[in-house]
Amino acid sequence: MTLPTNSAPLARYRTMRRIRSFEERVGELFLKGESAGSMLHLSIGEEAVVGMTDAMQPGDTFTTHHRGHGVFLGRGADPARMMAEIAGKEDGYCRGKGGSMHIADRALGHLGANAIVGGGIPHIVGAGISYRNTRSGQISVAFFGDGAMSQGILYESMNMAALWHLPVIFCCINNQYGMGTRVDRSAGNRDFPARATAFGLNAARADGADVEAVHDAARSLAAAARDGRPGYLEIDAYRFFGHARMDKSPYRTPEEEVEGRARDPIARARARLAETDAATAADLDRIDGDAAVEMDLALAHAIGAKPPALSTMFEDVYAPGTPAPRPQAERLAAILGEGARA
Ligand SMILES: Cc1ncc(C[n+]2csc(CCOP(=O)(O)OP(=O)(O)O)c2C)c(N)n1
Ligand SMILES: [Mg+2]
Repeated sequence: MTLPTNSAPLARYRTMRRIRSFEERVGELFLKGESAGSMLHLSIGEEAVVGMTDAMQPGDTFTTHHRGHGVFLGRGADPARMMAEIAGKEDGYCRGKGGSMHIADRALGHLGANAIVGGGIPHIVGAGISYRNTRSGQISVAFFGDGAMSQGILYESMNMAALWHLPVIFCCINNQYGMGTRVDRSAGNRDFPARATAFGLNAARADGADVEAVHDAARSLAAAARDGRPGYLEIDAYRFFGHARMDKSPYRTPEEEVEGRARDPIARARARLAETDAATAADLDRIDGDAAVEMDLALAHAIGAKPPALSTMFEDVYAPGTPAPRPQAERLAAILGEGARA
């Protein structure tokens, strides 16, 4: 059986390179004081997640954790609108009110990033129930970190997915750390695929330094999920930098970091493309250069874009018809000179 794939290894290389350039520029945005949030989590080193996003089809949906920029770019996000969102600007994906950790976009199937560890996982179960009942042919994928492997909600969700034969995939990006805690200090048994198997899921672990290995595993899991056999995929990666932009990882040795960063999925993909004559060094350099220019432009756009008007503070935040919270609404009305609101 030929499994569907969205693009070829060269396109996956390009997407990974775009993700890395985006993360480098968004790091600059933060250091320039132009980011709207006080935290920023970079996914540098985890770009092989493209192996999973590329195994999804248009119309498929997903949720991410707080380190989800790479996933969203992999699903086709416009980097300028993403960067604008992170800068809290009006033309960002959520009109500047979601930011890095709560970005969402129904059009591209992004059901929401979530700052609560494990928080986005049950949402794909809901999506999966809908797709199963309507026989829509879609799948939904939750992307989360190894920290969520110790959250109860994951196991409730896995159980329901298996019990009800839902078209979903639980995708753990295991970057070896939850903040400053290495995974062997938070999990008694690190055989995470065995946990998924115990619930009745198809499970696989793939080397996060090898995007094609991730893609091969993801394609089979996605095909099975579309048939009502849910899956678990673990991408075994390394977080190249600190937990958040200001964390210098004092809990890791320099030797460990050198070894971890040597597991670079972009360097590996580049070497393989050159070996197989799929691209010349000049082709790859051009891709790298184009990605850098694209993300420079996204950064400039985000910095120059307009913030939302203060009067729109409560729009798009609460469900329609929900009154704005007091006393914030009264304070805003006073600032805007409208007097106290009812
Ligand atoms: C329920 C909950 N507990 C604790 C936190 C604080 N917290 C934020 S990120 C994080 C670590 C998450 O690690 P992991 O899931 O492996 O994701 P990573 O940051 O490595 O991508 C923690 C504990 C939180 N946001 N939510
Ligand atoms: Mg982690």
